[in-house]
Amino acid sequence: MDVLSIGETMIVFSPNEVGPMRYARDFTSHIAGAETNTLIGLQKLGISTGWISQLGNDELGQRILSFVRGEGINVDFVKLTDDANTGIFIKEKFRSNQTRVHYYRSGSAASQMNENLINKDYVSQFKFLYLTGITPAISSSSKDTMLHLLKVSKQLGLKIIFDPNLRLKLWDEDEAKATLLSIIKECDIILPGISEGEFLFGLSDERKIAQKMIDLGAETVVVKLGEQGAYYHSGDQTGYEKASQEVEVVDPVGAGDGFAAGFIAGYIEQMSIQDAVHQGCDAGALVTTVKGDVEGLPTKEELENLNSKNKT
Ligand code: CKP
Ligand code: MG
Repeated sequence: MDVLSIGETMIVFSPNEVGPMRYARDFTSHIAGAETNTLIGLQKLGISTGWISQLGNDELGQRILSFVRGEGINVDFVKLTDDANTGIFIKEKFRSNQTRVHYYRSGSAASQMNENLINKDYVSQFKFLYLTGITPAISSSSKDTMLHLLKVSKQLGLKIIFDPNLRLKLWDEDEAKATLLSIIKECDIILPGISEGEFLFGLSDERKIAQKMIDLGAETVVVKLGEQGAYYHSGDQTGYEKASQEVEVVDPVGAGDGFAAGFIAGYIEQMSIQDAVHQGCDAGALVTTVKGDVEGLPTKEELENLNSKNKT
């Protein structure tokens, strides 16, 4: 198998209408979590993946498990527990151009993950470990579990890919900074955004952020620039890439995870770094055109069509 990840996936409820949520009556539910968003995107692009997590043994947990399994992700090490509930969050479209996220996940099943979930034989079946900064933010046991998995994966020779995914609603600034920096030093490929470079290093220039992470030991850094695309620095190659076309944004959440899926799939298929970053930009852009964090993730065919159209 190719890519393993660990993290929390939740049910997200979104009011059907735009406006402050206190007036909302009808909600739609979807499934979301940064790590499975990326794994689902990878599966759609033909990359095999596995997910380690813990869900509540409740109706929402069962729904997530079936959904993630249905997308083709291996769930052999996803545990259902009777001791805690599945986490949820709400995505409020406060104004037509302003989305706010509200978490109801403290004490959730995933936040009670522990090291017993990490099985060396299972981990050894993968080539890459994909981590985000959300998993260590949700609780100290989840952080310890992720750090243990990181250690085991490095011992087994997996390549480590990291999206810092800073979520200051979930942990305090000092702990976030110290933890994210210590993880970054262990990673081969890092996919930050500008705001994370600002938070971690006080740098807002993508070239300086990438250089800083290369100096800390990364092989490849791709800094996401939203609508502007992304900047990459890999070995002696640097440059900018953009999505093939401008899109109409319906729901911005999940763009970073879509980017990660497109980029990682290209990297695994040994595309040039430039083409892999371009594929990441296309996947990230397409995610935003559909309501929900994973529903807009493209298939390989869709990305190929987009590119051939772009070249003619
Ligand atoms: O950085 P992104 O907008 O790509 O991440 C979105 C995900 O895991 C979303 O699905 C949500 O569940 C979360 O990030 C989170 O915990 O904030
Ligand atoms: Mg992100």
